[in-house]
Amino acid sequence: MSRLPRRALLTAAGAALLPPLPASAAAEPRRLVAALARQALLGAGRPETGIWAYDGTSPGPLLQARQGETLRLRLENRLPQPTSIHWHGIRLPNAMDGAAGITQPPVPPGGDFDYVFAPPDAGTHWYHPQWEAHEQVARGLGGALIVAEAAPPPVDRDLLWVLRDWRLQEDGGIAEDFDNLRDAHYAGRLGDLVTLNGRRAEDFPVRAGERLRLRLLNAANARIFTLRFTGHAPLVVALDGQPVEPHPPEGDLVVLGPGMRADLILDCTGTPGDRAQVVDETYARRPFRLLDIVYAAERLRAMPPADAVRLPPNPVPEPDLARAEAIPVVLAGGMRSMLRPGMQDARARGLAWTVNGHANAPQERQEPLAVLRLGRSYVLDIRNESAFSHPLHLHGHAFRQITRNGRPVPHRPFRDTVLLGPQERMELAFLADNPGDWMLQCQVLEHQHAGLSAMLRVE
Ligand SMILES: [Cu+2]
Repeated sequence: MSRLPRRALLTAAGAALLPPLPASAAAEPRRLVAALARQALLGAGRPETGIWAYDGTSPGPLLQARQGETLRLRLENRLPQPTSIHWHGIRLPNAMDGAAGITQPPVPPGGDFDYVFAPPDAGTHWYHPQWEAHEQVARGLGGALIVAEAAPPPVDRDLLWVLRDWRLQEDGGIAEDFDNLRDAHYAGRLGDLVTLNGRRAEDFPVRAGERLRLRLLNAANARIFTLRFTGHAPLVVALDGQPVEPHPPEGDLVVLGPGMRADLILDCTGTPGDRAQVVDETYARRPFRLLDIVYAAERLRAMPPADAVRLPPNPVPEPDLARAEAIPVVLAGGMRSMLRPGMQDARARGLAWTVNGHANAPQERQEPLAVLRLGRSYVLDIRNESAFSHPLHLHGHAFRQITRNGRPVPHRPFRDTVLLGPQERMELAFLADNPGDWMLQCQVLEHQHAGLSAMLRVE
């Protein structure tokens, strides 16, 4: 059992520098208090924003663990609503998954709940509420959970960028239109302020010759990030925390739908005094500069190290593709979908999206989409028959992304969330080795809240 540091060190760029893990200590739960807080999102001299936060900050405290060691985390709910915590990306026992209404009752105001699990996989993961998540995440709840490799690869700095956006009112307060129908039926709740580690992004200082490990996490409700590191050639070494064959991102763009993570090795190949932009190109007509990489006057060394960085594999079981059974999954809904099967029923219940023709109200006991046999392999054959993008997240497992639109996916990465563009099709293979009721949900939280959610039962 490791004791977890209360907060990350912050650099001038607002990037968390990972402190070394403390030595193992006695088993007492680490408290995580969900409560109202205030944060200067807009910067100095501007009104603070009333937010909901873990331990008073958004993102919440950086939780760190050692692979395979038991974590004990006590959620104390001081919010005016019930809540829960989902440990996104962690393969854990079903009762610890935090899918309130499905795997546990929500934790009432004033209540607490102990989450106890031993993360089997090293990597960049995260935690967030899974009860009224569209509102609670929009108000600020969420944070990173990093599980360290036994022998992390040598880098000069190991940094975390938690990216998200906020929809604010003129006075700096959170816009409270969480049940806005347009968000539910279109692309979800997009904000008007993007933050990096809870602040407006500023210059990002580096030194020539430096090698960085950059852990990116998209903690937004709905915003997609598509990052170009101008003048640099980052290598992707992990996706959703799972190691992958090191490779340049497709088209030099690092794409992160909500809930998704990417670990990059960024070699600082510029020269002292250089500036280089990191640009988000998701919304092609409105690209925006996230920040500038700014080189110090002094070099760290002549060149970044020449050796490649490769992360050790995690113990994810390999699906048996030859014997895998296909499970068709059809996503539909949103605007201009009234003629789809099940949509009239969904709309009558105030919902906007269906999975295989059925809309599931969130947080409600539901029939499984499919019942899977423990120890068997399955291929989720997913078709997005809507005009919108969906980051689809499976709880409790990591799957191999096998095909995209009928073509093999390079490196077949293990992931827990995939971004399906409009009309896209993907095949995801996994071994059902974790018994329980597992959500398969859209991580655009307004979509999930409006029906884009299903459950797979493994027994
Ligand atoms: Cu969606």
